Amino acid sequence: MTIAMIGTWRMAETGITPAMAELRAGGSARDALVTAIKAVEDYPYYQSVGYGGLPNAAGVVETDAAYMDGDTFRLGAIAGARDIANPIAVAQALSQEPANNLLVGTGATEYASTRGFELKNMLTERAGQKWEQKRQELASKNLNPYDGHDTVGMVALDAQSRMTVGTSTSGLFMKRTGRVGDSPLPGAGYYVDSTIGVATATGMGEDLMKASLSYETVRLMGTGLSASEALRQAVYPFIDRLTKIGQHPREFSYVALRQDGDWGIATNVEFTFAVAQDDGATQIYIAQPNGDQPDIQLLGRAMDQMRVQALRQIKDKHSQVYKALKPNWKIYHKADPDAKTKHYRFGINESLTDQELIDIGITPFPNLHNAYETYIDIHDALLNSQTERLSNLIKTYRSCGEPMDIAIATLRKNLKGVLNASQTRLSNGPLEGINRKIKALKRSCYGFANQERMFERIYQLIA
Ligand code: SD4
Repeated sequence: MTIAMIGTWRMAETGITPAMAELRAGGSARDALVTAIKAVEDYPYYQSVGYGGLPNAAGVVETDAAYMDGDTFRLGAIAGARDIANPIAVAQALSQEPANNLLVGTGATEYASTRGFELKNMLTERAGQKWEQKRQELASKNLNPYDGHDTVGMVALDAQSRMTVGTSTSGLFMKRTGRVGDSPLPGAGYYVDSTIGVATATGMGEDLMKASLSYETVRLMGTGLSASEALRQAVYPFIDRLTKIGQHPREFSYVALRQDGDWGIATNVEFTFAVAQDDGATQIYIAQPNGDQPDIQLLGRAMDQMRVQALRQIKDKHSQVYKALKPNWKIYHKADPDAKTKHYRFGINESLTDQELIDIGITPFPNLHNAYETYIDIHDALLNSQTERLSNLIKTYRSCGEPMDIAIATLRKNLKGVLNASQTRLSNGPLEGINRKIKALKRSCYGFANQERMFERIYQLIA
């Protein structure tokens, strides 16, 4: 039997660590989930959840939250709610009601108050100052008002294989009064079925609610797919579809967990999340969907070294081959070079497609040619999460020149990690993400008036 929790964003760690202690002591997924989200809501420096959350355009903090139980499908939610200290606790209480499970605005506050839940003004001095500053900026510059929004989405699996999910957010900074995102909406913001698994979302609610992808992910896991594969099939085709029809998809990030403990994520932006399983410590990961994966960077560097070696062998610096290899190096890194559109190429003085240009450069150099093909095949397998193909390519690679041989040997040595990363589109696992944050802290954490200011800055950077 496995126990596990996953939460969206770095801030989830604040709640997961104490909640996992409860689960390890035999606690239920129902209680652990509320413990975890409450801890995040109570933390005043998290700007997008609970106390300290950023206010709407009228300067008032309005929260959305939901709770769902995967054993009973009972769910409760509040939306556009004011003055509720712990939205998740109220959402859980609503899930126990026979009707009236989703309450909005004053109805939610009234319910919380009559049931004895703590009420408080959720606007902190700091959030109020940010609001004032933003209001002035918006008046003077043409800025996007909706920066600074993150939901804590949390999933829990206990030793009895019970699963729960919850969300809590103050939504978009500077949103309209009464605006509601995806977080209280079942199917879109969250979904759980204890016999299968659970999924939850964070990102731009207006886009996330265009499809019930949390539900779809759970359904796909129910057909036997891994969490990563289910997310991959549910999320990316929909994002691609929005792009195709000119809808410019904004932020989409999901986490999913299966009842057997297998987990995955899908995202189209840099995304941090926290995971804890069984006796392990809480791990914080960072996913980089659009940046090249380190494996690709490694192969790209090797190919570049071989390109430079080839250039050194060319005597005539005005030749077509030289011109095809030297100023056009970026084209060789494209996963899918254009083979249709011709562009006029200065120096070569011909109209050529990217693919034709590449062919001119690599044909005279068999080793470079092989290295290029290796790069393209592996890049393609990685981008399309074709784990088996990737594994075959790495295992059956035949020597084609020093730098590429060394790069492939490195991938072979780390084959398990490379294959894992290919499944989830995680670029660099916990270490590199944390290193980057430490560097950012080092650059900016000095000269503070007091310790509180310093912590505030640190949380701004890592939350
Ligand atoms: C909303 N989905 O209200 C939430 C906000 C969020 O990352 O999760 N942002 O639209």
